[in-house]
Amino acid sequence: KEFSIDEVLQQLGLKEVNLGSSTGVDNFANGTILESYSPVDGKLIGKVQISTPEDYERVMQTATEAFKSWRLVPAPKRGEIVRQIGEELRQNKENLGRLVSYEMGKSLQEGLGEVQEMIDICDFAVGLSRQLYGLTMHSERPQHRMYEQWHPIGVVGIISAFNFPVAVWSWNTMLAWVCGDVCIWKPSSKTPLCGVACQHIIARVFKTNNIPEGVCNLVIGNTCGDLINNDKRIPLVSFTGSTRIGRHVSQAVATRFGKTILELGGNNAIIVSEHADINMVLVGAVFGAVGTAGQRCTTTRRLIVHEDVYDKTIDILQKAYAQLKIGNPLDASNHVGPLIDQSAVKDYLNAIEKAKLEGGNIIVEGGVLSGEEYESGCYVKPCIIEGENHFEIIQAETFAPILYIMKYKDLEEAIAFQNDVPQGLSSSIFTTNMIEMELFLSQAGSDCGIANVNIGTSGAEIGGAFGGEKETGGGRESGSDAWKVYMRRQTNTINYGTELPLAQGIKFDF
Ligand code: UN1
Repeated sequence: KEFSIDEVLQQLGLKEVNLGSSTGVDNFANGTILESYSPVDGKLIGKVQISTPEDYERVMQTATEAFKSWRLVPAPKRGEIVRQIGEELRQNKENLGRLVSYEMGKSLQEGLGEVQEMIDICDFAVGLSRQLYGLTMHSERPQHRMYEQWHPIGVVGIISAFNFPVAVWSWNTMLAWVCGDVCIWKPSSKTPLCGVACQHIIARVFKTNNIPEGVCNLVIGNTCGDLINNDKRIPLVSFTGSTRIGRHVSQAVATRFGKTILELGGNNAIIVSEHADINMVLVGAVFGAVGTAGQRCTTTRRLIVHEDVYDKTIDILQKAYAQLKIGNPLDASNHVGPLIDQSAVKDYLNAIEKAKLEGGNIIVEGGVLSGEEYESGCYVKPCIIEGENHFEIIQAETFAPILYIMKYKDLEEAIAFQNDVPQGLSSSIFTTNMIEMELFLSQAGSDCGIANVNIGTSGAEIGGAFGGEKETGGGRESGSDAWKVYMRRQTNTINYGTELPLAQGIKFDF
């Protein structure tokens, strides 16, 4: 069946796409028009209205009000709402996945995979809603009891990126909701329709359950990003994007003593040991480097290969890259879709030039594709460049399918290369040698938030905490105990005796 974006939009309830900001059911937006073009074929998909500062203020006031009642709903009841959202997402998986694929440019498989991540985090959050556990402690004083509680924190600001236009929002939101918070979401201005589509899906659930407006809020436009960062009413801002903008967000929010979850750049490497199963390396490295056209923060950017298997690795990679099919991501036979826009194409070309100037050696040639099927001008060839880890361009994250390859002699050297970049998100080693894998995972090994063995750097599951160190920003979201940052911790000490002994044995008699 032919793909029709009009049909997809209609089925998602977005035939009349003119909404910009919304507190749930009613839509407010009075700003200028933002047009969304598809990188797949360069066509206009739809228009949304940008939220003005007045729209933002209205949304924030509704959100602040909604928090007062939402925080009182028992957590398992909030979990029940999230369970229903998971059901709605199951119903809409196909259409939302298609919209993600068409507006962002990732393959349909990956678009559907992204919606699956949303469903998975809903399931996770439902369970979590009965497990927001605090500890009890033994007091040093007699007839005293001490414990901690986790309370909702308030309005959570979520600023997400174009590359995971729906999943990253859901990782934050579903946890925040079961934690009793309300959310205000500013999706990327490159993928606003994905934001509006999600808002429609969830608003139906909130409406059916008579939840007041303001628990799920959407604002559009970059001005709203700044408003969120500087808004004292928002105790937590979760930002996904570049290190450059993340630094700005971090400073703005810290100035007002707000908290942040920062998911910034990655510069992820795979170490290929001489003990690696080379067929596994092939799948892990090629998907890691070219999947999502190199636009994941977990994309494999560097391959650090043992000298004994270096030539062989290059050989199999060249053969695999020669077979890659680049084209419309909605066609399942294509491996690589477009970059998000022309400016990303420019960054890609500049990076290749820079790598050459620094002495890089082209292993697989890049370039921009033109002609039929490539009218949007956003399709590029995945390339491989041999270079040295200290090259300025290799130290930086370029959001494109460029893989840098380098040689190592012993594992300590490989780990040093792996760690010797400003970013610290994801990392991996391919080896069948137990001593090598344990060293890589030890405190003297990878310095990243994610370290894998015989798996590539991308495609993390929602059950683990997702995020990284150094310039990646230090935030963790999704699984494990990442929920704690969406709540405020309160330590309670209760004296059920008739004396008032002071802590630390202090005597204060009068
Ligand atoms: C991102 O690129 O911002 O691990 C997130 C992965 C995905 C998430 C990537 N689950 O590749």
